[in-house]
Amino acid sequence: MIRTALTELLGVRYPIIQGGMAWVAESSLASAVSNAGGLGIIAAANAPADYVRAEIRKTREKTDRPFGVNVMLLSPYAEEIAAIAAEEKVPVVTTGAGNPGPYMAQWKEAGIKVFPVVASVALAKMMQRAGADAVIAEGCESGGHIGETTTMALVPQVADAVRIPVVAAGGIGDGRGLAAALMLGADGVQMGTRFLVAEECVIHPNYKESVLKAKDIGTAVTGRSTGHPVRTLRNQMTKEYLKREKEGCSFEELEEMTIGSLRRAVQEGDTKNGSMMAGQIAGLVSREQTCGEMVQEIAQQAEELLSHVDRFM
Ligand code: TUI
Repeated sequence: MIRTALTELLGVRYPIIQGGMAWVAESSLASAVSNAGGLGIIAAANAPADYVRAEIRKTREKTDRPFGVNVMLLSPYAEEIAAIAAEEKVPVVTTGAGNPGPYMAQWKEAGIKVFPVVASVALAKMMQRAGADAVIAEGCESGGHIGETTTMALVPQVADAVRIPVVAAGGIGDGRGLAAALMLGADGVQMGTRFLVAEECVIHPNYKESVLKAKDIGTAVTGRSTGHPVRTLRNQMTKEYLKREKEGCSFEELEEMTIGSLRRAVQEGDTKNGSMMAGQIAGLVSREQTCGEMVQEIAQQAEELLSHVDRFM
């Protein structure tokens, strides 16, 4: 049994949080991860506030365990969703793609545990000062919108810089990743890509198949030139995007290519022109399982490794 400051803080069995994947992480996945003993997360992404409120209520029908909502701060509905999270008194809020400072007081007043995702030491320190309960240090191995620094370099620097618990994210897909994250000074992990292929994850089967088949070098980062770098599985769309980006295409033209692309991947299973967000660990993810099987396997593998660390001494 792995007990850390994170399992204590959240009241969960395993120090495993499911990533707040846009268009992917809804009540079915979130409740399955929470029922498995981890922390399931509903992604608000760019969805309207009513959708998020309905997903919160559906999750509550499917689990009695703690869960969270991820507020994507670039969303036009971020402010409304922040208010709904407070109104609904969700146990945990995670945030992404920005600084959640303006919403912190509202969430803390509602008794919510706030876990901002950070990609730098500076934001981690700022979040601690603003009253965050933990920070999720996300390396650039992650899928979706990413920062600059790898998990290996970011996590120990964030762990040294803050007193609150640290959750490692990016490039973690099994018990080895969990054990390594604890060695780096983290108190738990957040995983997205592994949960993409969970039985309870409702994405199109073509997207799942692409993750299962992906190799170590199967992802690419588009949008570095626009200031919105995004990691996805390589396909026709990333090839075309990177070509145009190299040619110096305008921001507007590049953005236009990606409009609706995540929905095309998740709902229509368009593996050619859809944006299949996934992390570099996709090459390791090779089996569809239930969330229960995944969480148990990951925790068991980490426990086994950690109970034998003395073999190096
Ligand atoms: O947010 C994510 N991952 C995401 S959000 C998303 S939806 C989207 N799609 C296309 C373009 C933009 C968003 C898909 N994947 N991860 C957490 C994360 N946050 N990674 C990096 C950051 C981050 C970056 C800069 C957080 C804060 C920040 O600066 C804040 C500031 O103002 O200093």
